[in-house]
Amino acid sequence: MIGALLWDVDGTLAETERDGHLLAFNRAFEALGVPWCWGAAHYGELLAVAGGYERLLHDMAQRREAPAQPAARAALARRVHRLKNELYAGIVAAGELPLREGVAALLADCRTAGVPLGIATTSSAANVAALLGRHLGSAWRTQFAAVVCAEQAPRKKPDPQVYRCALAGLGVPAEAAVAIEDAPAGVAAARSAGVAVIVTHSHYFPQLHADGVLAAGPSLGSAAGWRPAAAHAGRIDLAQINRWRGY
Ligand code: XBP
Repeated sequence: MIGALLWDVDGTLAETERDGHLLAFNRAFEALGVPWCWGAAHYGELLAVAGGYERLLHDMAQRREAPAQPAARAALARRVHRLKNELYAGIVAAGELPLREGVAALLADCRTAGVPLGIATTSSAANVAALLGRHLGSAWRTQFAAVVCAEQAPRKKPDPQVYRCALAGLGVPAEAAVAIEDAPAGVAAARSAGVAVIVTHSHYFPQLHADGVLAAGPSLGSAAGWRPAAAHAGRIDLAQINRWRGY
């Protein structure tokens, strides 16, 4: 049996980038009178930069409309990011960001089998708490042996810091853990920390099959389309993850 299952958040637990953060960024731009709006395809390119605040700064660096002085840019990015996170929490609270198929069932498999769960994300802690509180209830934190967010691991993915912190919190060696990720930076972060990775394709990363991943497929909710193939029809369960890991 695997020793722990580590979860990425955005794109993996829910389609938060397309249906949450992007909408909230654009609403924040509008509310603050910031004269631009991000298109869905442009946002996909911006996802190469992990972290909402860092993403804003990166985008502003290429815009003539953005403040010229670095200090003014940073101040604007902080204001937009703060409001974006408030608006994101509202989208989550309104029930507009469901967990992806198969996620709740796989979390339940792990709880039943006593496999410790961890979160390893470059998102802010407040965004993670909003999403998991909405779906797992106010005691959601007790279901996870380790929760590592942007505040605890400021060197963002693909840096392995977030995975190393999560492993330390779990007290589990890297080779015993498996991570579930959707994005290239997340796969790279987990692999650099020595953690095996399963990739669940998301809206922005529909084809990802990076070198060295245990398995990749469209959805944890279905065995269809996974490589290597799943042993049984139905959802991807803990038994299948153990099988891919060679247990
Ligand atoms: C994804 C990210 C995050 C979110 C926005 O993290 O890069 O920055 O897009 O969150 P992961 P913040 O895939 O590791 O969960 O605005 O809180 O940074």
